[in-house]
Amino acid sequence: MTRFYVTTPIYYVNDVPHIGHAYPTITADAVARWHRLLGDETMFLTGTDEHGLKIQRAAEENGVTPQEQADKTSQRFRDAWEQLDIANDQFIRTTEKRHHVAVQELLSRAKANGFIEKGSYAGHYCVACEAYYIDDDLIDGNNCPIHERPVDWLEEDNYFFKLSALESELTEWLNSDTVFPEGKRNEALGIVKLGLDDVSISRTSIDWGIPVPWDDGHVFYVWYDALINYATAVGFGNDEAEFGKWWEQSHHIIGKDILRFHCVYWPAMLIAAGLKPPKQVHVSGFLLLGGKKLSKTGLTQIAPADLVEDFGVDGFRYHFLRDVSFGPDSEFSYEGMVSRYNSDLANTLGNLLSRVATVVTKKCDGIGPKPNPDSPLRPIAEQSYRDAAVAWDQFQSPVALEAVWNLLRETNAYLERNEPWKMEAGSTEVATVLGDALEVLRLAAILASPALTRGSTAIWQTIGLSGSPEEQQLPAAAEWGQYPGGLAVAKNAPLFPRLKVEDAS
Ligand code: ME8
Repeated sequence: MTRFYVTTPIYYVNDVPHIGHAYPTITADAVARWHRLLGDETMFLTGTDEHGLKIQRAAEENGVTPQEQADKTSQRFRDAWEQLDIANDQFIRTTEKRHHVAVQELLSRAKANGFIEKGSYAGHYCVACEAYYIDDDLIDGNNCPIHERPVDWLEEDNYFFKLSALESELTEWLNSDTVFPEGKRNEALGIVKLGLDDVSISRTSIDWGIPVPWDDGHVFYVWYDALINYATAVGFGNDEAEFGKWWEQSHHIIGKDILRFHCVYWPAMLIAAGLKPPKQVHVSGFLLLGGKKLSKTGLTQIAPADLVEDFGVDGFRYHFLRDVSFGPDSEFSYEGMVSRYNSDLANTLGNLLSRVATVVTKKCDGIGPKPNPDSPLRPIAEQSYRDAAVAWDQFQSPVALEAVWNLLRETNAYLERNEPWKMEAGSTEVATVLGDALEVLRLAAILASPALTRGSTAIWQTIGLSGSPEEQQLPAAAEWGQYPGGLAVAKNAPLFPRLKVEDAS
């Protein structure tokens, strides 16, 4: 049995879910759905990052305890994901007991192996940022670059992680097919090549965190707690056999803002604890609006639910999976979303389905005929499956979906060439053409199901099939010719009615 483990970043609970969070979550969900179609034993993890100063501050501002802040916002993430049909197997919260146990265990092992030492840190400190700055960062010699207020000189006892001792192990890991795309791998290698400083991993100035087990009064710095969630969720510190089972197949999806943490610090922490680094890390660019990161624009005010209202769950999911490639930044546009919906969902897929249903009603008494084993669409369908499989394996959802839409466009062209609506009712010719188109709809319902969680089931039912596309198993289900024929095809209202730009504003 092949196993597959995929994770999203765990999101901070100081802020509510926005479409920048939805994007990696939908990608992980779609990739997990593809692996379930392949029959892999699949684990898909998402969750929330609940410790640290950011959360403590947000709680203070809202007049609640950090735990109350975390409970409320974590639930908002769960609700948002439910609305988007995110089928995660687990939702982890870093305030869970099992996570405390795992963090303390992993970092204790790193310490036992000689990678954690006590030291003191001295530097310019901005209390508002809770961060140290070096001389070059400061404005006018003594002011915080963010708050433009004088910084303090602070000296603190900290535990340090000896990152500098792991440069060669990290280089080796980065050189072995681990970080994608290539440009991001080079970025991570560049960080290691520049030389790594040891990093402070504990704080005495706050208490909203996981205590350092060997020294009261210290809590782990939030990143050294957060990263370990990926190990906690599959049993680290609680069930070693379970952990061993999943860890070798770990795939992290992250944004480029957290590359250093996932591609340098995290593998180093694992190595220091005597564990294997993750199998793969896939790094996305940012969604931008007017050239700026979403969180720096008003778009964080748009909850995914607002867009779902206009585009439906499928329209929302399809846009992000089809239009945003892993790696480069991508400009978000409402108009782009409308035009993608209209061209691919309303026109190419929706029209094909309604055309086929209409002609089957008129020319075949509403009963779908069987496909032709020698159909000219067959090699195109076979290629489409092969291309989609390679692309999903590489987390390239735009390429995978394009492979399916290419087949749909070819099928529309096949109908236009053959004009079954002009053929004699009940003839062999009309049955051949429509049987082929129905087979393509069967295949498309399966192959597009990681993106279209609702539309693919609707197609499946419209063409008279029982069960659901998600229950099918690849690669067997992708073989040409399995639409059985003799099924009642329904003539329903359009699956994806066309949108006007005004509809969606
Ligand atoms: O960094 N475009 O959490 P976070 C694309 N808790 N992706 C975006 C985005 C945008 N405009 N805005 C956010 C954290 N994201 C830590 C992670 S993991 C152990 C701890 C996505 O709530 C992107 O994937 O700030 C980014 O890495 C993630 O949300 C960070 O969410």
